[in-house]
Amino acid sequence: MAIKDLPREELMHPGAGSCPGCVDLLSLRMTLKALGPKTVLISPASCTASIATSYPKSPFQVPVLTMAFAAGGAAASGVVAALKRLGEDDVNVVVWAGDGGTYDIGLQSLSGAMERGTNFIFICYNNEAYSNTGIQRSGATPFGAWTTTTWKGKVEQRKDMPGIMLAHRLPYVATASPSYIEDLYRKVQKAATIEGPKYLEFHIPCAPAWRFPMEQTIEIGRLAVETGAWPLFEATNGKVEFNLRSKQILEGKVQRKPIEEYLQPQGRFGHLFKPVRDEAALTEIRRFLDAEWERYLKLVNCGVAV
Ligand SMILES: Cc1ncc(C[n+]2csc(CCOP(=O)(O)OP(=O)(O)O)c2C)c(N)n1
Ligand code: SF4
Ligand SMILES: [Mg+2]
Repeated sequence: MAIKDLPREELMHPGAGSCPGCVDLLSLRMTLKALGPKTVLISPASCTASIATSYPKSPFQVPVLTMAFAAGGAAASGVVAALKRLGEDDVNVVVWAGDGGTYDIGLQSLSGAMERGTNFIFICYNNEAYSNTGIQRSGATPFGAWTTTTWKGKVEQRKDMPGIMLAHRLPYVATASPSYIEDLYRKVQKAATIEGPKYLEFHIPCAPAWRFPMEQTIEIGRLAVETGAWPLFEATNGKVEFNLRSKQILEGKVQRKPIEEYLQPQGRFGHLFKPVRDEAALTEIRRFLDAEWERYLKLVNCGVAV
């Protein structure tokens, strides 16, 4: 589907209290277009929850249940059970959680809902930090990144959250990026057609936290994919396929761009380049990504049993 063919109906209205140009909300707007009005959103504490709860000015045209930071998955199981009891079996139940509410404090609740087989879509919008509370590090923050709690650069690599979800043997796991919006839209639509627990993760460049000019947001997201820092893939019943540029990289048809092209425009990585280049840190970033891409190849070749 081309952008011009997207549904005209808006389920998220302008004037939301986000930073201008925030692609968390752009992705959510597109997700609601893909799912339609019969959707219930569950929003654990995050930027999105703050925006949703600015009563009486919530921009959403669908019911939103704002939830405790840790409890997205558990809330989904409860809402799905309640809807079943009411005989409402055509409602999309969607958790829209940040990386903190997914990788960190929300993980056990998410894992439980996946293990129970709850019929819902969990979407992690991953802006790689706790942006809403002042940019603290999360398990999704990449190695070397500045945050207010890693002010010399994070010393750990990010957690493999999609891998953790694949290990739950889900019928559908996918990554996406608002810089490739048609692909994101298609994956949401596809998730809605599949019975059972689905996990999607969107890569969300966040200008205040990553420290780049807001107008570069889409370009930064594209560079993440082109340099291989963010892979686009989907796993349907355990069969893993890479998409778009990531597929071309995996098949050796194009090279990954040098990682510096993605890192250098972002102030959170500024200390890796000035006053002198931190070659040790850059080597570690390259080593990690090389190993990740070797692993992706194995994932495609071996698949994941369901
Ligand atoms: C138990 C608990 N601890 C801390 C908080 C404060 N808090 C609210 S949102 C948030 C960070 C959310 O980070 P993330 O999930 O990545 O979403 P983002 O802010 O990046 O949108 C924190 C720490 C809370 N609401 N509940
Ligand atoms: S801090 Fe980042 S994710 Fe939060 S509203 Fe602003 S741009 Fe969006
Ligand atoms: Mg976050």
